Amino acid sequence: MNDRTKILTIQDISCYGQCSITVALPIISAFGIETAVLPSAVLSTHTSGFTDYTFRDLTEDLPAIQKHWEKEGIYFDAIYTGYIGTTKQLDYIKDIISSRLKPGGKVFVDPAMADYGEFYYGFDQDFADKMGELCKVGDYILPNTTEACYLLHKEWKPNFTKEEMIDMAKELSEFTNKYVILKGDNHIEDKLGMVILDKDNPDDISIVYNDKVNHLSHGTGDVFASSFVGSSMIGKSIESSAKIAGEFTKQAIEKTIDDSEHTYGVKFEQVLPNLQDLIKTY
Ligand code: PXL
Repeated sequence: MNDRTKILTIQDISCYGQCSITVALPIISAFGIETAVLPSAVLSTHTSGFTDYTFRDLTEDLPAIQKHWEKEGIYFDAIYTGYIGTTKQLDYIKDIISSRLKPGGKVFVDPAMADYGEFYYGFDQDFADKMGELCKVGDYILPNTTEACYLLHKEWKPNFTKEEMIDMAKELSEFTNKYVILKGDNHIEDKLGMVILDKDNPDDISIVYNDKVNHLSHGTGDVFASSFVGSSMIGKSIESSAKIAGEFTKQAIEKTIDDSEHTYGVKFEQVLPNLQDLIKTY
């Protein structure tokens, strides 16, 4: 990273709800990295636990924004994609990546479309298959086990063995250019693991663990992905990035757990100052 490093994140703006761009922008910025945004849609809230939210689809803004950036000569060192509103956007995003990513730039794909065994509202297997095509242009893919199962057309279950997680990470290597970070390994009580596979060394698998906090929260995938992207872009190894992101997400959940009214997201803002310590430690 240098003082000109620029990241583009493409995901929705949920005006209220602590997810997607409202999480990615502050977290990646806290790593000292300039962060540009391309909103895929604007929603009044996210879709988990709220009803009657508004949804402004920005699909046709994507190529127009790309065209303007081409005219201005704007390029990025990394592109990080999260929640994407429509299948058509997935094609537009592939064009944006090939047009606006600097040579040697990195692509992070968080196939944010499902959790706890179910699709988020509005997504289906057809979307998952097209998301799989976007994953294939990613250098890093960050699925949870539910998203992995949809990508692989496998049955989801709440608990997979260590061997099953490793096999699943290996199967996912067809959906990445380089790395798989499969989240949600819960085979050790009180620990949450991420299985990390490098497609160029598929037998050299590592699992990074954090202490588990028993609390279901929305938006934690976005907190994890944003801090993972930030860590990787300041030059941390993939294992260190997973560790920093896992610890940071855990701390954000711990700050939220006692507030029974705060179920829509996590209070990551309160632990943002701890990022510097985590960066020094790992
Ligand atoms: O955190 C993932 C996410 C992002 N954006 C929107 C969502 C969700 C999860 O439900 O609904 C709009």
